[in-house]
Amino acid sequence: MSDVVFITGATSGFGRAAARRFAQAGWSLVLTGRRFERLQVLREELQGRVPVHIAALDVRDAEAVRQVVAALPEGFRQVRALINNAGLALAPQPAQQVALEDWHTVIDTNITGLVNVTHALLPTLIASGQGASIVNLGSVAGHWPYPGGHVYGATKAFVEQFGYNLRCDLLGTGVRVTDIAPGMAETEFTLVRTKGDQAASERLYRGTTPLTAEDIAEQIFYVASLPAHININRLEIMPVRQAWSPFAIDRD
Ligand code: NDP
Ligand code: 8X3
Repeated sequence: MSDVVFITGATSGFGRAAARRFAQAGWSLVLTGRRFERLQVLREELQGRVPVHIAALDVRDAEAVRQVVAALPEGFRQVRALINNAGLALAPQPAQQVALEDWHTVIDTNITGLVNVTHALLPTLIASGQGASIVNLGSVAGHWPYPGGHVYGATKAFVEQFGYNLRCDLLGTGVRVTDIAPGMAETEFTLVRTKGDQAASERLYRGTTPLTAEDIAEQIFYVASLPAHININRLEIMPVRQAWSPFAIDRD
């Protein structure tokens, strides 16, 4: 029987590219996200190659997460890799201009959602043992502050530290935990962050060479398919054409 990967946020960007990458290697797929029609399209594309189970899921809803995991059909229950990818940023404006509701949405998705899915699948992953993987999508924003990063970067700092702490508790179970921390990658991320501003999204990526969804999918697949005795703790990846800026100074 083939290994099973459970991917959150498989309707777009890294999650969708990861689904394709794992399918290429013959893994069975559990694909989740809120936009069910997109999951149906992806299942249509991949099910000729590997078994695919899709489930509409908002990761913020702990009870829905529990139900989706409890209802996994035969052949999809022994999850070997969890890809905690669902996430978003909202409002690139300075913190003092952002609606509290947007902060809550980001925190509820990137922290509570990730914790919900991890909690629901931990028993299965531990039962799977040696070589099982949790791959969390962090970000360079979790390590390096920048204007407009406010809660987004803070949620990704949580993701990093949660992963390290998980590793401490999972020692002896064989379950690995990795924080993949990408820099700028062209997906629907900026479209979502700007609430649908296509021009702003295009402006950000124009004239440079961002990472692609496929670049990150390759890294996700890599860490989850390494020999069972290897744990990559954190993998930070930037495009060559992205780097840091000097400190900002307020002057009279
Ligand atoms: P996309 O916007 O292209 O994809 C985000 C995915 O997350 C979608 O499939 C979306 O599905 C899903 N999602 C969002 N909210 C929820 C929710 N409440 N419940 C379930 N699924 C949800 O962005 P990326 O592929 O770029 O982002 C994937 C991850 O990578 C995120 O965690 C992001 O923070 C992180 N990241 C992105 C970077 C980038 O530059 N692109 C860089 C570093 C990290 P749906 O809307 O259908 O539910
Ligand atoms: C998203 C990448 O550079 O916008 O996590 O913070 S960046």
